[in-house]
Amino acid sequence: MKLKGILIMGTLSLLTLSGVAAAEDKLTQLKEQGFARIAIANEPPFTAVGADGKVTGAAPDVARAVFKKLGVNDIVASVSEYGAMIPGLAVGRHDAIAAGLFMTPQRCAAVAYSQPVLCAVEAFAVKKGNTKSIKTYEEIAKDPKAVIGVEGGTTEQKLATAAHIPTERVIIVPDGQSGLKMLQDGRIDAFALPLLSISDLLAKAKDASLESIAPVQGTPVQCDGVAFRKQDTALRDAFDVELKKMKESGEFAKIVEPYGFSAKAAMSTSREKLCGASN
Ligand code: 6CS
Repeated sequence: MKLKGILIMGTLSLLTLSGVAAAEDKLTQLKEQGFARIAIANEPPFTAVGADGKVTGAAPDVARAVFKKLGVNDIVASVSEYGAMIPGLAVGRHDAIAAGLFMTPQRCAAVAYSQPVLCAVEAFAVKKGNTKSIKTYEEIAKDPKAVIGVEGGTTEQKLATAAHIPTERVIIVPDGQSGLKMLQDGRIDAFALPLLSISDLLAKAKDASLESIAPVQGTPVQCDGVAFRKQDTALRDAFDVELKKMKESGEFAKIVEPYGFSAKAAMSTSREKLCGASN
């Protein structure tokens, strides 16, 4: 019996060591690589790619700052649709996702999220005057003529499905600009994204015939975290240590608040609250 106990303890400590080793390997690998490859969506102010190729936005800026403190000098971003980010992470195309990918139970089960970074309320862009008086996903479901535009794989698509809007009245668009164009052309009655993203799109469109409705009644405040592969949980934990220090020092607020995000909102919740048991 004693020998068996020793064998079990031995195995457990090997597994623990292998876990720590894997994490250090991943962090060592990123340090040697000189950068972390992150998935972004190019949806300001969460993420943005300038005409010069420079990557900004609150999510990449926070990720860049934390990785620097971990000894990983830079980030290299690739633009991905939201629905492709987690599969891309899983096959090793990205080392992390820093894109405003909101924590949902399904996603929390698939990735290892950091503690919260960016929180947002939901919004609709509609024609000025909101002729169909759209305020909720449920109202869209009830109006047989109402059509909503959402981006593929997003929480807005999930909200439309949860409200039982028939699929033929949910138009999947590739990006924010396309969604706004379809609204302007009258092909959809509402385009759904987080309020800060809708506000950025409307400010750039300078189209007085459009307006935003926010917050969308019946939808929760949602928060993202930086997402890592499940096997990189120890790297995620190292990331969280530095993220916590930045939150405590005020450095975190200095990065996110100029983009319109509330540091307090992210600091007043947690991955455990947002993910529940699955992360
Ligand atoms: O996580 C998501 O699905 C969402 N995140 C952002 C920043 N925009 C699209 C979607 O709401």
